[in-house]
Amino acid sequence: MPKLFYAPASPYSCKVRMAAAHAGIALELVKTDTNADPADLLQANPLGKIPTLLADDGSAVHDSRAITQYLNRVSKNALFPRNAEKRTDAEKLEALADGMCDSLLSQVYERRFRPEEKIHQPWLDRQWSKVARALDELEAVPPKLTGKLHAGQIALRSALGYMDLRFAGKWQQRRPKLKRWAKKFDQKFPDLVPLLPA
Ligand SMILES: N[C@@H](CCC(=O)N[C@@H](CS)C(=O)NCC(=O)O)C(=O)O
Repeated sequence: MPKLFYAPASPYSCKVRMAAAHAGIALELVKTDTNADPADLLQANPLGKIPTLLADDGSAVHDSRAITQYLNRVSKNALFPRNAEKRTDAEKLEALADGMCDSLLSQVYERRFRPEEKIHQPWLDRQWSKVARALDELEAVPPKLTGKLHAGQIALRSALGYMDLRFAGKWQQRRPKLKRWAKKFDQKFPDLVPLLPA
């Protein structure tokens, strides 16, 4: 069974776990503290980041977008549409959701790892403005939740779950359509809800 180095709060790990569950691929979960630089993680991924997957043949797959592509191949296309245009849309949505997570994480790390007097508020504001623009674009035209679920939608649900965890109440303000979208996702895919960032 493939092994996944992960953390419960990590939005990229959450995306990969949800994608694997949806594709029916069982994973052996290895809870990982990246700050401790564990040797088995560094051996699999010199960047020391999670999620990192160890396939059955021992080969490592990272980062999370390479992992969703890998899971899609293993599951014979359970995670991305076959139609080229729709597939690009799904990949773009995954990239947008992950990009929001990159900006969110840089804010969390700025606060977590810098001495308080060195925290640079304009940097935090700039990173949040990227997230806000992406959220506004999604609010204007929320992705459809009809048809087959794909990794782009899973990535978005995971990113919103991460915001609930670390930026509670912030993303929902003035975004009723996106709020309804998340609720509908949870109603349609209740088995994935327990995997949201925690
Ligand atoms: N682009 C990467 C980002 C992964 C990432 O930044 N993961 C965070 C946890 S959510 C991490 O490993 N941080 C530890 C570090 O950067 O040292 C992906 O999509 O997998």
